[in-house]
Amino acid sequence: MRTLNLGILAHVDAGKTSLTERLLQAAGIIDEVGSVDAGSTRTDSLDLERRRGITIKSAVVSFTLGGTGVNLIDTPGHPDFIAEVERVLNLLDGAVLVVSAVEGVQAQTRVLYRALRRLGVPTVVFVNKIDRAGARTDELVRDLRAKLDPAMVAVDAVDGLGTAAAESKPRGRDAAYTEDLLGALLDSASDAEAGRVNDLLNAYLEETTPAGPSGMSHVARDAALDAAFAERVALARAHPVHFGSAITGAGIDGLVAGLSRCLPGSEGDPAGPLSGTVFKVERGPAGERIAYARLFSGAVAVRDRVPVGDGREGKVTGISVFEDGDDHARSRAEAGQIAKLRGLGEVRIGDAIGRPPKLRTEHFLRPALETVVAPLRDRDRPALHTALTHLAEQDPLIGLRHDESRRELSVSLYGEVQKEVIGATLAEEHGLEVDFRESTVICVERVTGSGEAVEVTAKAPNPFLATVGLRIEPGPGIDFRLGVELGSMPFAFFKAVEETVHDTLREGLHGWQVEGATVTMTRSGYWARQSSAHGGFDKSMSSTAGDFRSLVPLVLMDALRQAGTVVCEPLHRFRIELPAADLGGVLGALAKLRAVPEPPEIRGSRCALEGTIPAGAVHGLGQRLPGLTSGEGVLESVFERHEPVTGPVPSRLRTDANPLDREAYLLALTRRVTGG
Ligand SMILES: Nc1nc2c(ncn2[C@@H]2O[C@H](COP(=O)(O)OP(=O)(O)OP(=O)(O)O)[C@@H](O)[C@H]2O)c(=O)[nH]1
Ligand SMILES: [Mg+2]
Repeated sequence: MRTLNLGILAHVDAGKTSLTERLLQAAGIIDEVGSVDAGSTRTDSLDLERRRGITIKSAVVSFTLGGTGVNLIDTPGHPDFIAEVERVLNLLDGAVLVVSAVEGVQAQTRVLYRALRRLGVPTVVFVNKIDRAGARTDELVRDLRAKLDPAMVAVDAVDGLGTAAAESKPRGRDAAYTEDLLGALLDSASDAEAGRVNDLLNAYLEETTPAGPSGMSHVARDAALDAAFAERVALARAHPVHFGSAITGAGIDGLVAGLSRCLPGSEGDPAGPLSGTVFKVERGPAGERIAYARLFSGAVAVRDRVPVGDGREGKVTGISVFEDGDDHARSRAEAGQIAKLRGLGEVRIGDAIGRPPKLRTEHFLRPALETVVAPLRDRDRPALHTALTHLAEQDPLIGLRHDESRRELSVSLYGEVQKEVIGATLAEEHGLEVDFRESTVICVERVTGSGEAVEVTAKAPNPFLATVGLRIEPGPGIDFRLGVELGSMPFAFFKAVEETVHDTLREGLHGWQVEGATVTMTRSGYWARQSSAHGGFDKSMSSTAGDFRSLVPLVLMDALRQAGTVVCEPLHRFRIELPAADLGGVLGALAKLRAVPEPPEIRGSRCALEGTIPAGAVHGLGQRLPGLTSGEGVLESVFERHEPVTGPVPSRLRTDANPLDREAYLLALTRRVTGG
């Protein structure tokens, strides 16, 4: 059976979860449509989601459409949970991008659409909330075209816009619709396709129809145009725009028909080699991990031993697949499907199952904030460490940091709502009460010059049996290169050097991740494996990978000190919609928060302000805005770039095991070896 793994994506509150309910009802899976506001939907199933009325974790539900099995993935729209969206993007065969008919294209809409386009995911747009006062149609489509993609075509017409009785039905075949479709084909045609589009265009221009020189009847001509558009949609180069309301149910049938027309889904090869990827990990009743995996090729059966991640293996003890609304226990799952796999032990999000699939990954921004988490009761400290380690295994972006000398645990965050979610998870799942310190911004360090350092085997002050020379200079990303012969050392030693370079650069001269650096290994050397008089391996005379791992941080930090770095803070682009009368007060607040606004755009009594603001000030602005605008101001912000900090340079240097301080570093290494 063909499978369509379909993501529902949108800015927060656009109506993804409500739409998911409607689609389940249309497919006959549920009789009663659940409500987000009453906490009764299928996909917002966590207590916290129901209490807060927002989606926090992606959730899968399924139904059948024509002969295709659809796995629908409802994603969170709140930017604090963007990582959840990132993880599902590369499993998708198609997406519905939901846009509110009132709010229109919002910050996250753009971020998500850009990601879908880069990954080539066929995307249908659903303009929701046509029942709400202020809903727009034509103007909104113009906005979609201008801000997202010119190849967007409204395929529905709306009656009674902005009222509870609003209805949506497929547009009739008139000149305007034809023109829109042809326009989208022209906008999105590659050179190879241009000829075919021209033939179609000519067929419409012929005066002598129904059967002019092209021999095409009206009906055949329209069918050819529809087919060409559907094909373009399936290639992710054009997008139909549906209209409706997830609350009243208007336009849902049209959307369902559009999905089966334009999103063909995929059919993997069940006989091929096993290949899949884990995008979600859940804990079962006994605390065991349950992995959600999308299978791209091959099949997996209960009791199979399968490769997991790099180099681990697990025995599958239970499988369920999503079918007819729920997950059902099965003895086997195959290509195309999403399966819940039990028994895979230490499985983590992002692990490959079997052969690593070739994924088109899309990385959104890493978290920009971090905060220290402290237990209310000091004796809970070890339990908190364990609980956070569990969370970090499931969600690597939590980026747990442990500063032993300060006895501090800190986690990375996208925002304040995520803090609440972590707090609630610790309380509900681990019985731990915690306090979060005020969030601080996560900066990065950019390399500004170049520097080089060398330490030679057993030559003071080098206590290790390894020779390492490293040069560091500015470059895009983080790149490790060999300036020495690959044959000059065992490969395992090079590997150890490369890995340690990456690890070391997580904390630069001021303790921040180093970005934009090319590191070249300029010297290498080792002592070959020596045996003692008794024939055993003599550690005191033979180099090991451990010698390289220990030495690289010292050499690299030396080189980095010469090169120098500049600390950069994350900067967001903000947009505020507010009453024009409140502009003065808001501008004053922005100045205090180090924001740089552009000239305001005034439209009657409303106005819009855009500009940049340090990420660390966004939360404060969000808190002040209601007071400054009598609750009328709406703030949106997304990361834009990193900028060198002005004023005092923030530092988060560790006090323990810091290779910038040679003595402290060597002492910590000795302690680790002796277990002291
Ligand atoms: N009037 C109206 N309200 C709607 C419609 N769709 C959703 N809503 C309301 O909008 C709010 C958000 O709906 P959700 O379905 O939770 O939106 P979401 O996109 O899933 O939100 P997140 O998952 O938190 O990003 C709820 O209060 C819904 O009742 C609609 O078509 N019309
Ligand atoms: Mg939701």
